[in-house]
Amino acid sequence: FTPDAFSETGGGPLYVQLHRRIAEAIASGELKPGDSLPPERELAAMTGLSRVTVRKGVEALVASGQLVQKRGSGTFVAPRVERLEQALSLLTSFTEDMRRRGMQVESRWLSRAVMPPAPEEVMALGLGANDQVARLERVRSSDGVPLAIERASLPASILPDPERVETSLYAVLASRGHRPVRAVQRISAANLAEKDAMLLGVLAGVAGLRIERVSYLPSGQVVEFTRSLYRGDAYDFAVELKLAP
Ligand code: 16G
Repeated sequence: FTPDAFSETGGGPLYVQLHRRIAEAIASGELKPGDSLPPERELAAMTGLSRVTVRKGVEALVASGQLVQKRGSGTFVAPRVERLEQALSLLTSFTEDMRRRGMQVESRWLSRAVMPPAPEEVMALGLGANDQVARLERVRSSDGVPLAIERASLPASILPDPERVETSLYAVLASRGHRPVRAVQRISAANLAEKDAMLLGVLAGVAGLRIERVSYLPSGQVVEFTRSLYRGDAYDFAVELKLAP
């Protein structure tokens, strides 16, 4: 990023030249996913460009998803997202799915507590008047890439200690004989609101998938009511269809 890389007389507007230079550095691997970019002031000094020009160039790369800005910590090269194909006909957990792919699982907890249920939780879980709900909210990531926000609600009678769930909810349920064996899942389209988009490291307004899962124990009792937001740029959901009778 030396000053002589940018020319007033050819190559288009200076911010476009900077955009191109950074995009090339990402494409060639000179800048790798997760690398941080020097602060605006430093970048301006390195390139001899004005701070306004640097800001415009960086903003354009953020808009196209090649850079991500994290409030308070700077600008980074965005993780490369490879689309994942997810079978819809199997009742698996996020951890199981990722391990099967040989990928690392990380969860960032947003909350994990027992509390009085909201009306939709009472209905979905079939709770009684004084029943409490265990609520687990987390951002699920794989190999450092945030993929989904999951908000799971369970009867507190089944999970009185949500803080015990470290990695896999289903593993904790299985160890207690409460592994769900059947689930109904609904998928709909959603544009990600600013707050959710930030948690997922994408631009506000991009396409997401809202997934609602209600899971059952062999007895027919509802064990889980989970509302998730999955990144639309990261998932392909696939299901095998059979000829209708
Ligand atoms: C999946 C399920 C979610 C379940 C979670 C458990 C969808 C849309 N969601 O992500 O309902 O709570 O797995 O994962 O498929 P865990 O065992 O890794 O915590």
